[in-house]
Amino acid sequence: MKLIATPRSHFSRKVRLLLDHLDLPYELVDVGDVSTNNLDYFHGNPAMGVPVLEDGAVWMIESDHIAGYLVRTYESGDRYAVLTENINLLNARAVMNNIMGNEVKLILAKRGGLDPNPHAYFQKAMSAIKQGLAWLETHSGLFCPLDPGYTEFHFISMWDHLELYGLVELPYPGLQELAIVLSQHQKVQKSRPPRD
Ligand SMILES: N[C@@H](CCC(=O)N[C@@H](CS)C(=O)NCC(=O)O)C(=O)O
Repeated sequence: MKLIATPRSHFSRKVRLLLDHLDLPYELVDVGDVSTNNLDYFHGNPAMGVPVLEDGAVWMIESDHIAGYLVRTYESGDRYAVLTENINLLNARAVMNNIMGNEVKLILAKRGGLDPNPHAYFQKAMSAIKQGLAWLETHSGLFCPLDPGYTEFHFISMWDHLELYGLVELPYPGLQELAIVLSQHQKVQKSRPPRD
């Protein structure tokens, strides 16, 4: 099984955390710089992003769809609540995906040589990240750090990436505590994004 990704990609990391918890071996194919405008690097993903999963004849894009595929294909139950229909958890995931997407927008703008600060479009992206984090802080009771599942994998992927890139301050004590406890799990440490 191959996961087309980068070692720092937060959207890829939630899939990697699931793969590691399901004990499914995979090869990480590093695309390098995701801002590259060359479809060839992305193994056919027309959105030119990662992750992309290649599993035999199966080719799949979109992190949460990949996670659903892995559970439906390789697990008899749903230990990590990937397929949950719990509305609170689905909302938390939507908030986290939105934060992560806005962070990508800001990082890639900078990488492309644009100063995002003066533009209302990017200011809104920054506000949405902060509002999303504040929402998660008030809902931090939804997370189960001692018995992590896909929602917690999602959270730590987002959090470690935010810490790494430092675009926003992180004054959220509930979320900080959650990250500390989750980071103690060996399988969480395994996919931590490298600093350089
Ligand atoms: N909705 C997609 C988002 C994937 C995504 O944005 N990945 C980032 C890397 S973490 C990326 O490749 N961005 C490239 C770009 O937006 O041009 C998913 O969940 O798989």
